[in-house]
Amino acid sequence: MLSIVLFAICVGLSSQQLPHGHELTQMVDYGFSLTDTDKNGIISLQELSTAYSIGDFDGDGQISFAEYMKVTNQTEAMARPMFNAYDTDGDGMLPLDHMAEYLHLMDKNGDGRVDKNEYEHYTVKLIQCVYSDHGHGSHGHAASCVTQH
Ligand SMILES: [Ca+2]
Ligand SMILES: [Ca+2]
Ligand SMILES: [Ca+2]
Repeated sequence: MLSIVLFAICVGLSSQQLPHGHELTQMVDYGFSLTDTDKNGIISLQELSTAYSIGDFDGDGQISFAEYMKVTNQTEAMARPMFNAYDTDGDGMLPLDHMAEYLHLMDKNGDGRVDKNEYEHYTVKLIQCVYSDHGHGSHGHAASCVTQH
């Protein structure tokens, strides 16, 4: 699983066409800058939680698929594969208290902080992995996507 840092990114994924190469990297960088609210080049757990909680419109501590679609402004076809990648237990909800777990997945060198390189590496790989089957209901979970190599 990962983060709704992706919320910011997914806004750019609203078309059926998945960006590639430089365009994808730019989109990911934009997501990073939106999440890194104090602009110190590091995404902290608090910043991640804040970014994530934006999508919890009804304040129940979880992101439902409807909330996810609303905050990412995506079509169901585009939103579903990524949502499913995060929803590892398949209950249709993404709980806010999983932030530390998401952060840990991105923190490649294990220093407890996520810098831009780590974020970029993880997110680009995740997007490519989740959408690699062209959105036909990918069942690749975010965690397995990024631990394959
Ligand atoms: Ca920061
Ligand atoms: Ca909610
Ligand atoms: Ca790190």
